[in-house]
Amino acid sequence: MNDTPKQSPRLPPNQALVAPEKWPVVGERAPRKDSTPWTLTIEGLVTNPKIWSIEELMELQQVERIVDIHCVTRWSKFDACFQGVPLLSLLALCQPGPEATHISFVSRSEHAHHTSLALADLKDLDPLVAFLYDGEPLEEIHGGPIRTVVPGRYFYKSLKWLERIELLAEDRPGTWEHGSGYHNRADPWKEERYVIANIKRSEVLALFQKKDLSHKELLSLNAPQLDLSGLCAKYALLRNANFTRSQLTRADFSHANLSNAHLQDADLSYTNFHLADLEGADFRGANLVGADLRGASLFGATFCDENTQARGAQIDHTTSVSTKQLDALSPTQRAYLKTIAQ
Ligand SMILES: Nc1nc2c(c(=O)[nH]1)N[C@H]1C(S)=C(S)[C@@H](COP(=O)(O)O)O[C@H]1N2
Ligand SMILES: [Mo]
Repeated sequence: MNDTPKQSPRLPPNQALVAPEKWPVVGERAPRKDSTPWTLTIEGLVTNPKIWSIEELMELQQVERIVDIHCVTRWSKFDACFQGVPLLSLLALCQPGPEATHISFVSRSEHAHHTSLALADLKDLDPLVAFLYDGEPLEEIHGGPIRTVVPGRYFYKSLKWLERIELLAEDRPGTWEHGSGYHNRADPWKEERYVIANIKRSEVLALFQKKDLSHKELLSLNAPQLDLSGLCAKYALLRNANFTRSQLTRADFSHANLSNAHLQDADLSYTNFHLADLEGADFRGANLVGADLRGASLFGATFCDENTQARGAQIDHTTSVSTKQLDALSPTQRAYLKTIAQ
């Protein structure tokens, strides 16, 4: 008899680990150009609004946290070591009023990128306002000098270049959540990645008759088992699209965003993915003979089952992808592509 307690898995469903030394950069690359000193403001429904300089913040009691990062585009990174001030300590100093139900984090970035959480979840999540990563100042590209780190949520809830925290009486869904159809709760254990499509099935079929989706933004498009060979989808925003088993031979997805797209068992022979965003895309069982993947971003993409290497995509020497791109893949995925794409 085996009486070892069943271990709960450490990797949430449909995530894969990046190589330990990798930390992909996702979203904005830099804060707003602004020569004024960096401050953090907490305002809105609080009894004591506050403004701190970075130096003042760093004088508060800091803690170290080892966090597992889970990005919505299916890559995860274990044991990321951050140091900073717990958000709950900052809130204790400001005292949110009884009407406050949500908290919004706003970035010192060109578009004032923002994201939100429900106050009711804060105790469990215990987010960190972080300055250090692995004992070093956080790199600017990863949100330095100051970002939030929210354990237990997809990483889009962790805001880079934190400038303002606002306590609100109702939710203000974030930039990704509101604009790109990302799930507002973002629990990786429940796979809360995306919300529903923004277009009706009848409208989709009309677009497909013209075989032209170029420059269109279609969230969670549902298009399985269709004949879409030769489809033009240049620059289309097709996050989370479902093209399972569809015929997409010679389609043009150059510059398109297919992050988290479902392309299992699709015919993608001679399809153009040049410079596309393929982060988290699922190519298991797809035909990629003659496909052009050059310059496409492949973080979190899947080409075979992560554990068994079964259901592998068909790839050969006519599939164009560079060795450098393969660095973005998990070790298993990289090994599969290397053996197959001689
Ligand atoms: N200001 C800002 N914060 C942001 C983003 C962004 O584009 N702008 N992207 C989010 C997303 S989608 C992810 S996955 C993480 C990525 O952080 P990283 O680039 O340090 O990996 O930051 C989140 N915070
Ligand atoms: Mo993300």
